[in-house]
Amino acid sequence: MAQEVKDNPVSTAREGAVAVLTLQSGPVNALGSGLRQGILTAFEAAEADPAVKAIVLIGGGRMFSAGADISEFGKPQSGISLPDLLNRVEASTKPVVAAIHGNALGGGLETALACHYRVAVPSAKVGLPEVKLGILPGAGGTQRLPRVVGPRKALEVIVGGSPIGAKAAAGMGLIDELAPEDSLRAHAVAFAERVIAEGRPLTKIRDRNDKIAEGRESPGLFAAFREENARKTRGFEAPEACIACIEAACRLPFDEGLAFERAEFQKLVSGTQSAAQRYVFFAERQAAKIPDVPDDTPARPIARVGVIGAGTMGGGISMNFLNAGIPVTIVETKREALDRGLKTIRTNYENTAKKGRLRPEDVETRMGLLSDTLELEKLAECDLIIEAVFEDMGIKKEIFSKLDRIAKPGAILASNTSYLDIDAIAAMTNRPADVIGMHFFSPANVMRLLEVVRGEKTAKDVIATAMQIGRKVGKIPVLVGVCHGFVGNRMLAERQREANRLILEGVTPWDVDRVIYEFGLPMGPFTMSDLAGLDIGWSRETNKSESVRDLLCEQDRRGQKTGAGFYDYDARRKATPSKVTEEIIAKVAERQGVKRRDATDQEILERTLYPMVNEGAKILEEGKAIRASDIDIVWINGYGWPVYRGGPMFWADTVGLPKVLERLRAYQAEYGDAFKPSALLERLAAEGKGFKDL
Ligand code: 3H9
Repeated sequence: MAQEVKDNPVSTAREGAVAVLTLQSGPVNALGSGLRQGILTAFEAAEADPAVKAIVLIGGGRMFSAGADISEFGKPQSGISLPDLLNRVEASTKPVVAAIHGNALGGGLETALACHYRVAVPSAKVGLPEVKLGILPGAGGTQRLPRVVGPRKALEVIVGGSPIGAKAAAGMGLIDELAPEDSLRAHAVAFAERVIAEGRPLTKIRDRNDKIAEGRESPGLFAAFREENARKTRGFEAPEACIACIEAACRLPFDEGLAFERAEFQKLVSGTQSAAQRYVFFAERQAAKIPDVPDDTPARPIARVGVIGAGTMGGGISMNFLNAGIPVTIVETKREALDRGLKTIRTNYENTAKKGRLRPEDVETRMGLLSDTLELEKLAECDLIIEAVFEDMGIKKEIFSKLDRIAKPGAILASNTSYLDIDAIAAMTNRPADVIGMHFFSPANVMRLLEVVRGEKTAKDVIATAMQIGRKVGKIPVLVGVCHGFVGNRMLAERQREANRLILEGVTPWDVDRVIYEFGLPMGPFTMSDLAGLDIGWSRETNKSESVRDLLCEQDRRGQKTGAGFYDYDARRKATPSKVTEEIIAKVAERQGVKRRDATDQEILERTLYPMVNEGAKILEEGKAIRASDIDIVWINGYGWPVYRGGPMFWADTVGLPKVLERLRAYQAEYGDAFKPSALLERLAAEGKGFKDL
């Protein structure tokens, strides 16, 4: 056998006639140039060794492989490419068996598909998630997978991008055999020995044509799939390219299909969408890192959570913890409100169960973890208490001074406020170090963003705990500083202000919404207001019919819930533009002496989104967000900013900061200092830099 190459991330061991090649590269065996070369070297040595009759490829550490090294995309390629390596493996003169544990994702699964056989432990997950990075499986995945599972399933796996469990994969024929959890390697070696003993042929997926016949016989399945998924894939380039590749797999000979896939892959990987989506992948992981709170900061144990308020937010927040198996005590001031809140939680679970996404017995398990009370004192046992009452500083202050007396020492006292000053709230206690903001987004059991608000005195272990428990309940926590509206709502206010100004100038709310929707957000500002309810913070007594919103509320047009708001709604909540709203807007504009004019779609976009970018820059200047990418993560996960545009700060970089600056200056000349460019934006533009360079 050839000498083992020093420092090869692939080690070779011999077990009888079987060579076991173990991938050992970093935490996830990403297939960067080093690992690719390592596999090639070890593989060629095994192939050349006459004593070796079969080869097993297995991952060392936590998994088989998480696929291509994402950080290498967009850089010049060095060494053998993954497609070439895999073609080489597939052409092996000796049978190759992939032994999978942990994850085999993207290029990881493609590697396994180039092998002649695949065994896996039941806990393993396999998938082709490239679409989520704005690319497609570019190492033969779009050509080999349909040949194994058929085009219909391949569409689901490749365009859906979600991994599947090994058992399900075995059911599809993607895995040849399941191995016991604790003896994958031995099982794979025994499997290889059987292959040798039985003299089984070298089955290559490329040679299989039975499954793809379905694609040729019923080509309509692609059109149907496109239609079914149109809403989910709106605006994204990669899903269509994935579909086209699977179609090509059914239509073209294997090598031509591979060439087609390669060309589509190159187009995507060099485009802006993929750059944005890859950036988001790393940005999301980056957001977990806080420079002065090291990863090993000990977190406080959280065995029970208290939630104050059983309204929409309190209920949703509670569900997150119940879902994760953490007991919750929920408090309200009145029995009625409490019962209503409990009922909503139960109904939510029951509806999920009806859709088959939760087992009926789990509804009871989760409800069983929930205790309810009218007494704040009952929170004495809680390790984390989250206040989720309405936005009234007086009430919040009162609650926190009570909590200070009630909560056990070391308990974390959190507020779910979306705007208010955490430091002022913390000052009501004798333990400001234990006070923090945990701002969930509505619906709190669904939206993934959690703004963790660090007060002036918040202790580091409290921050570490809030970030950790946030992740535990499936959120993406982002650390932000105290300022009005924190990161998300502070920037949103900019957009809202300009949207309101635009409609007074004569742009219709429907046009503003359309432009924002076409840009890729799930809805525009006026649809969003209608959904949230126009009467949040409005009361007939205090508001004197000055704004469009006041007048709408006065006419009982309070949004979707009253059947009318900016839009009219039918019984199925379908929106249509409203003449009444247009008249109200015209009246307010006249009263305020606003000159009516037309605006292009481009102006609508610039006027609503550039001030947000500018505000983001101010947030960075003031140190209220750690990095520009954290702001992007807030907008993607809290407001549905299209991930293919990478978040507002990334997007501004793609537009070019000099252009953003020039437009802000022009609008400042016309509309005043609301558009005044931030010093940071001025500096970056002058230096020819972007937010990415910070
Ligand atoms: C592909 O394969 C293209 C091919 O079709 C075609 C090629 C021609 N690359 O997530 P974690 C890092 S595209 C580089 O915290 P977990 C990650 O940033 C690829 N780095 O662990 C983190 O670094 P740090 C298709 C990667 O246990 C560290 O590893 N594959 C990659 O929570 C630990 O990661 C995918 O899209 C990578 N591929 O989750 C899968 N993967 O410590 C992407 C991870 O510095 N990966 N890192 O922050 C995942 O989904 C998750 O990492 C995984 C593990 C589920 C595997």
